[in-house]
Amino acid sequence: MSRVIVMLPTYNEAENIEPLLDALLALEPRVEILVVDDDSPDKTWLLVQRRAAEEPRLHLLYRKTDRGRGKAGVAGMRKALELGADAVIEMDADWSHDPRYIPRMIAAAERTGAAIVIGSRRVDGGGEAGRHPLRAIITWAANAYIRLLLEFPVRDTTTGYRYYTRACLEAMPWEAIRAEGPEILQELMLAADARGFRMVEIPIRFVDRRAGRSNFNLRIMLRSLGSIVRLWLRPGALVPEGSDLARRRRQRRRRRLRAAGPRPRRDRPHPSPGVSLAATAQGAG
Ligand SMILES: Nc1nc2c(ncn2[C@@H]2O[C@H](COP(=O)(O)OP(=O)(O)OP(=O)(O)O)[C@@H](O)[C@H]2O)c(=O)[nH]1
Ligand SMILES: [Mg+2]
Repeated sequence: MSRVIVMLPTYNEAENIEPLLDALLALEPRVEILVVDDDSPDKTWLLVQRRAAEEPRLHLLYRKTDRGRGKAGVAGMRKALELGADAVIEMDADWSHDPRYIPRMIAAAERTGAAIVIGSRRVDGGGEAGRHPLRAIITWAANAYIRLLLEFPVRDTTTGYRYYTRACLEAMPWEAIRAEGPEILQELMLAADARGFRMVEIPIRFVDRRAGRSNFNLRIMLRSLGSIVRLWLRPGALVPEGSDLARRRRQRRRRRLRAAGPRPRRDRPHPSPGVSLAATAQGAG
């Protein structure tokens, strides 16, 4: 039976973590948990440590000297591989990501053979609720900007709810990942895309955190947005030499244009009803 490790980065999630662990442990027995805590002042790590002493499916990576969602993510993914995970799911520990989607993610990976399954707010059936309008607008704008520059083949590029196969994680250039914060999500997506790993999206309903305070702030946002420009201009080892990413991006662009359909030309009368635009465009040669 394959082992799926759910990696939870935590910083001050003491009010959320225990019920979340209960919900995750109630899933199938092949689901294990790895909490990656950066010495949270509210002692989230201590709650996890106590529980892990009697729960073999729960693991803790307690990081005392380093901080940040990005570095915690790298350390957590590498630790999950070391623990022998066949697949890793990353999710937030504040209940924004509902554990009930985990079986659907595993099923989607098994059904499609994709290397990454994205818990997406931007496909049919997905969405978000209860967030401050400004926060929702920031997420929307960040997503549009990332899609414009990095041309990922998915609609939700900022979600932190994702499933990765072991093969995909083993191929990641961990030393080249420089993210300190949430931009690790785009670094991993770019590295996976550049190596031709396939991604699929399944719908999730994202809700606002249940308790505690967001770690997101203006400094993190500006640094993340700046890092997207760096990834666009100088992706470094995230995009290996010989990658056919540029060719696939061109193909995607062409496909998008085709899906948008030809536009009626201004200097010609609009096609009469019953004549399809495609036929008109062809006739115009
Ligand atoms: N280990 C670790 N985890 C972190 C750090 N910063 C944030 N996290 C965790 O990463 C997840 C996402 O962080 P949040 O603070 O919820 O930020 P967000 O989801 O981008 O923003 P909101 O929508 O406002 O909640 C949560 O589980 C946090 O506890 C950090 O420095 N170290
Ligand atoms: Mg959150």
